[in-house]
Amino acid sequence: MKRMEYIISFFLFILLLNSCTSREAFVPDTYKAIYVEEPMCIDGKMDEDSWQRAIADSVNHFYVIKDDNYKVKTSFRAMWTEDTLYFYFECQDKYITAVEQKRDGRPFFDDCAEVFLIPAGKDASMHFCFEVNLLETINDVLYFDDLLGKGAGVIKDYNPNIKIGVKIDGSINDNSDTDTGWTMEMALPAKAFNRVIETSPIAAGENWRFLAIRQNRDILKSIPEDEDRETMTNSNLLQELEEGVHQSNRFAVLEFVK
Ligand SMILES: [Ca+2]
Ligand SMILES: [Ca+2]
Ligand SMILES: [Ca+2]
Repeated sequence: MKRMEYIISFFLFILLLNSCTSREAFVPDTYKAIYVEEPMCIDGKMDEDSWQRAIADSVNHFYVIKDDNYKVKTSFRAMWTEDTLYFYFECQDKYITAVEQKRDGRPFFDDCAEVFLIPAGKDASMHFCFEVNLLETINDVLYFDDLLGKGAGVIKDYNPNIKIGVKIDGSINDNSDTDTGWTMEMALPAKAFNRVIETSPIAAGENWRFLAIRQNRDILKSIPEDEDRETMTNSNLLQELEEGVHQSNRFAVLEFVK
């Protein structure tokens, strides 16, 4: 009997060891953002040659998905110049919805693209968040893991000059038909990171940490509710969304290449 107890204890110890090491062994994926040499038109269209050369990466880690039918395709691309970051989202969507029109409201409860950024190659206790719905309503905030000792908190009075272009292939807020999808182009000025950025302007070889997120909401309601949406990201966060998407130690790496 003693021997059996010993064997069980040994296996429990191995299991515990594995769960600890797997969390520590998280290695972030790296996305290589290419340099832009042409003028950009932020209109939600991928007409620029540079977008054709940019790598399309998947946003395919799904959280709180109702079932596999809701696993719609999403991809993102990123590019840079010394003074601007560009992002492009391509999203399949059968039912396109958007309600929020107030800046710093809740566009993240609508169909929405989001980028979280840390302008440094390491984890940090804060990150920058840019969340945009298809009415081009922006929620841009500074997110702090611990704000003045009171836990996680955001500062919303942060409104850099972001440019957004959206193109919709379908009908917005009309579920009587089936839509195809939407695209969103974003231009974030490097000035938005002034005094935080390690080197300015942005330079080749720098690594930042980032998360690309897509929220998909298909149900029409004048006041959307949290549980009506599915969330997907480009980086595998902890398994359950209760932990939130603001787990900056699980963000991917954004590398600027030339
Ligand atoms: Ca464009
Ligand atoms: Ca804001
Ligand atoms: Ca939708």
